[in-house]
Amino acid sequence: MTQNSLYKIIILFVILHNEERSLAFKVLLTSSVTHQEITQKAILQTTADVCKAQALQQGRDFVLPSVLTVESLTKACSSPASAKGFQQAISRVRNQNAWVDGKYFMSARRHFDDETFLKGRDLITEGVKAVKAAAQQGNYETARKRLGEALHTLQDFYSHSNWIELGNQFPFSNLTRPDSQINNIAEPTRPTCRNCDGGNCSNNILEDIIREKKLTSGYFGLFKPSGKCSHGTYFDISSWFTPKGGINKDSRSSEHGYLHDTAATVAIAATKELLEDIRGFLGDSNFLRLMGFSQNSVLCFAIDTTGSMGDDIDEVRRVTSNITDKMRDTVSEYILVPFNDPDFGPLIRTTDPDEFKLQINALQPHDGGDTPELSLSGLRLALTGSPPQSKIFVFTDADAKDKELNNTVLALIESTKSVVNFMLTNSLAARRRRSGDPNQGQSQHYSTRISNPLNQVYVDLALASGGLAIEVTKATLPQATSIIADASTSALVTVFQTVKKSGKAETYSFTVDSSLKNMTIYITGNSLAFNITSPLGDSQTNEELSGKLGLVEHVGNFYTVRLTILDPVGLWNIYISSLQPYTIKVLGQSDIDFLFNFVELNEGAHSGYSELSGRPNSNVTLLLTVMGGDSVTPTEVALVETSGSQIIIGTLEKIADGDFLVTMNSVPAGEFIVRVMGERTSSRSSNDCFQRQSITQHRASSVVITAWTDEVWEPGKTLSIPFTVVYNGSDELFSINARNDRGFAIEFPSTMSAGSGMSGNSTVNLTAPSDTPSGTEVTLTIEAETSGKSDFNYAVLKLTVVSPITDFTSPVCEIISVNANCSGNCSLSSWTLSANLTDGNGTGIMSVTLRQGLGTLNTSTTTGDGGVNVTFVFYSASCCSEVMELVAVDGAGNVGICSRSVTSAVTTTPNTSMSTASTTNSMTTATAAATTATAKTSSPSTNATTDSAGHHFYPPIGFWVGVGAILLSHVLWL
Ligand SMILES: *[C@@H]1O[C@H](CO)[C@@H](O)[C@H](O)[C@H]1NC(C)=O
Ligand SMILES: *[C@@H]1O[C@H](CO)[C@@H](O)[C@H](O)[C@H]1NC(C)=O
Ligand SMILES: *[C@@H]1O[C@H](CO)[C@@H](O)[C@H](O)[C@H]1NC(C)=O
Ligand SMILES: [Ca+2]
Repeated sequence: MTQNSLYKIIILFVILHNEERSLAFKVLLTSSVTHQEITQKAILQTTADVCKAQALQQGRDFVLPSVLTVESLTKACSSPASAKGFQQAISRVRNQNAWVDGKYFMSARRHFDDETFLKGRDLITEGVKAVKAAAQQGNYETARKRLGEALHTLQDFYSHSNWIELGNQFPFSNLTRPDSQINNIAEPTRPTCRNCDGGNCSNNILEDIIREKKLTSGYFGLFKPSGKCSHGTYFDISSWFTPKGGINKDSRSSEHGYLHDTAATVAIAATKELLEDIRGFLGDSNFLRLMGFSQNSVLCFAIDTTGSMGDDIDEVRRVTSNITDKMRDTVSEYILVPFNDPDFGPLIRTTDPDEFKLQINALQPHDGGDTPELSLSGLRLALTGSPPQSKIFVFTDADAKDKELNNTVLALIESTKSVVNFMLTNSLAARRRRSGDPNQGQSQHYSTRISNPLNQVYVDLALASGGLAIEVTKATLPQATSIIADASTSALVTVFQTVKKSGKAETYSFTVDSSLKNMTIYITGNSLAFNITSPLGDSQTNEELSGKLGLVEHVGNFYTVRLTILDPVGLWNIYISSLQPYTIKVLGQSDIDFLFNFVELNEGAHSGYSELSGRPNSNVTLLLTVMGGDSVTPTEVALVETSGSQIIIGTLEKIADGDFLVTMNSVPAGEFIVRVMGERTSSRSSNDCFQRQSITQHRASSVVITAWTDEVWEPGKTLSIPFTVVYNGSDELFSINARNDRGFAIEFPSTMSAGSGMSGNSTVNLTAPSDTPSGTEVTLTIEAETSGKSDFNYAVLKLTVVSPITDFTSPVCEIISVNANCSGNCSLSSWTLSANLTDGNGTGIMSVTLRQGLGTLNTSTTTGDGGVNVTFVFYSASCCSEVMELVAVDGAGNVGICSRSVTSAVTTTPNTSMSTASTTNSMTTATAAATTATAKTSSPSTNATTDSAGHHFYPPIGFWVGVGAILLSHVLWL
C-alpha cells in the first residue's frame, strides 16, 4: 500500500469519527480559493504595470483604476476585447493552481513540505521554462496551466517554510533562478522545532534555527524525522507527535496564523516577481496575450483545398478579405488550416490581417476531387491550435474521409467549448413546390429541401458545438458569410439556443435584458416557418423580410433575423413549425456573461478542486464565474436538456466575488447546456432580469478516465502516460483510442475491462521525434467507449516538449557611459547612454528591446575577449523621457534588465548648482527587476544597495508600502 492510500484511509477514519473535522471542508474549500486571490491580485497588479508601460511607450494616457478588477483593468488597458478573455485566462491560471492540491495531495515538493527546497525550486524553474517555451510558440493555454502549477508551489513556500519566521519581508528570489543556490537549509538530522506550548505555537521553532537563519519547512503526513517541525492543522498526523503542533500559515487559525497576512503579502510579491520574469521574456504585447487580452477574438478558418473547391476558394478569398478588412480592429489573431487528401495542415497563425490575406490567397486548390477529404483531421488541428471558445469556420464541398475521428473531434469540441460552423457547398438542389403549411393552415410558398445525407457528421458536430451547418450553393455562399463577421463582434453572448433533431411545431421563449444590444436570431432548417413575437405583442414571420421587429435574410437553410426594434426588453416568443430538424440561436452584445467549468472537489487537508478534462458524472459540480460587475447576481443555474425537456436546477453557493459553486445531484438524460438566469440592479428599472446560456452541448457519462503525468518530456524521448478507466456499471470491455494531433508515434491498448468491481489501468506511450522544436504542444485525447457504444468518455491532455536547458544565467549589462546635461527646459536637452550586453558562455543574446523610454536605441554586435559576443547598445533620448529600461533575452529564455534614469531639473526654477543630472543605474536579473519595475522612478536615486558583484538593486520600499496597504480581508491558503 502506498503512503498516499494509507493516508487517505486514515483521513477517512478521521472524517467518519469526528464531525467537527469533517465540517472543516467548507473552510478548506474557501482556502483553496484564496490561493487564487493571491494569484489574481498579482496578475492584476502586474498587468496594470504592463498596460501603463505600454501606454507610455505609445504616448497614450493610462489611468490606474482606483479598484483593480478584471473589468476595470480591461477598460483602463483600452483593450478592444471584452473582459471575458482576461477573466478566462486568470481562471485558467487559478484553476490549475488549485488543481495542484487535488492532484498532488501528498507530493512534498509541490508544497515545499518536508524541507524539499531544491526539488521545489526545480519545479518552479522547470515550470517557468515550460511557460516561456509554450507561450513563445503561441500555445498560451498550455502556458497558463503551467504558470498556475508553478505559482502554487511558489506561493506555498511562504506559508509552509520558516522564511517569514526568519524575519524576511521580501520574496526569496532564488526560488525563481535556476542558477542560484539555496544555502542554509537545516541539515537533515538537525532538530528544528519543539512542542507547542499548549495551543500556542508562536515559539515552537528552535532559537538556534532562527539565529543561524536556517531554512526549514513543516513535515506533512504520517511520519517525520525526529525533532523536525510539522506542517500542522487538521489532517497532518505528524503534528500529533513530538514535536507537536505545526508552523503553517495557511489561514489565520493555523498554528502560525498570526503571520498569515505577512506571508500572503510576500506571496503576492513573489508571484509578481515571477510574472515580471515572464513579461521580460515575452515582451509586453505577448504578455498581455498570455493574460487573455485579445484572445477571445480569434478568427479561425479550416479550408478544403481540393481541386473541386476551385471556385469556392475564390469566393472564400473574396469573403475573407472583406471580413478581414472589416474586422481589423476587433480580431486579434487569425488562424488558417488547409486540408486536402492525403494531407492537412500546417496550421498558420498570424496577428497581421494582411499576412492572413496573403496566406489565403496563396492557397492552391489541387488533388482530390469531389471525393471525401481529411476534413476532420483539419478540424482537429484547428481545435487544438486555437484558444478555447474560438469560432471556427470550416469550408468544404465534400464528405469527411476520416469519420473515425468523429468522437475525437467531439471530445475536443466539448473540452475547448469552441464553436464550429460549417459552410457546406455540396447541398442538394432545392426543389421549390407549392405546399400548404400544415400548422398555419394557409397556403404559401416555401422550398422543400433536405440536407445532403453525406453531411450528417458535419451537422452532428456543428450542433454539438452550438455552431451551424449552413448548406448553400457556390453561388449563394457570399450571402451566408455575414455570420462570420457577426461571430467576430466583441462581447457576443448567447441568450437562447435550441436544437431539435426532429421537426414539430413548438413555441420557445426567452428574456431580453436592457444590457443587450444588436440582437440577432439565427435559424437553420429546411422547410420551416416561424413567427417571432415581441414583449409588446408585435410579431413578424419568415415571409416578412422587413417587418415591425427587424430584417430577415434567407439563404439556403439559413435565416438571419436582425432585430431593429427600439426597446426589446422583456419576454419574447418564437413559434416554429417544421417537419425536419432545426436550430434556433439568439445572440446579442452585452457585458453580462458567464464562464463555467465542470470540477471535482477534493477532500482532505490540501483540499481544492480539479477541472474535469472529460464529461462529468451524474453528480455535477460547476465552478461559475459571472461577469458584468457587482450589480449582477445569478438567481438560478440550470442544466437544460436541448432535445428533450428536462431541466435540472442547481444549488448556488458564493465562494468569492463573482465566483459560485453550483451543485446538481442529477443530470438530464440527453445533451444539455448550462443556463444562468439572474438580476441586475440598475437605476433604469428595479427588476432587470437576464438570461444567458452556454453554447456547447454537454453530456454526462458513467465512465471516468483519469490520465496525467508529471514527467518532463524532451525531444527524442518517449513519454509514458498512465491512465485509469473507472465505470459505474456492470463489467464492460471498453474500446480504447488514443490519438495526438502531431502524428507522433503512439502505443496504447485497444481494449480494456472495467466495471463494478475493478478499474482498468494502462499507459499510453508517446514518442517525440528528436527534431521536435522546444515548446511544441501536443494534444493527446484518450477515449473509452462501451462495446455497445452506449457510453463514451475521454480525457484531453496538453503536453509540451521542452528541450533541456544548460544556460541558466541571465544576460549581463555593463553601462559604460551616461552623458546627461538635463538642466533647463527638458525638451531642449538630451541624454545618451552606452552599454555592453553579454551572455558570457551562454546561449547568446537573442533580443534587446526597449521597454521604457521614448528615445532611440541602436545595437551592434562585436566579438570581445575570449570570443564572447558583446552587444553594444547606444541609447539617446530627450531629457523629458527620464527613464530607460531595456530587456535582453538569451537563447534559453533568461532575462536581463538594464535600467537607468536621469532627473531633469525642474524647468521653472533652474538650479545652477545642479547642472548635471543625477543618475542611478541598475542591472539586475529579471527577478530582482520585478521589484524595481514596481518601485522605480518616484525616488530613483535613493535606497540603492550593492550586491557582491557590484550590481545595484533597489530595495523595493515603495513597493512594499503599496503592497502593505492592500489589506487582504480574509486570506487563507494551503
Ligand atoms: C541566493 O543565491 C545567491 C547566488 O547564488 C547566493 O549568493 C545566496 O547566498 C543565495 N541566498 C540564500 C539565502 O541561499
Ligand atoms: C467585398 O467588398 C467589396 C467592396 O467593399 C464588394 O464589392 C464585394 O461584393 C464584397 N465581396 C464579398 C464577397 O462580400
Ligand atoms: C458521430 O458521433 C456521434 C456521437 O458519438 C454519433 O451520434 C454520430 O452518429 C456520429 N456520426 C457519424 C457520422 O459517425
Ligand atoms: Ca544566458
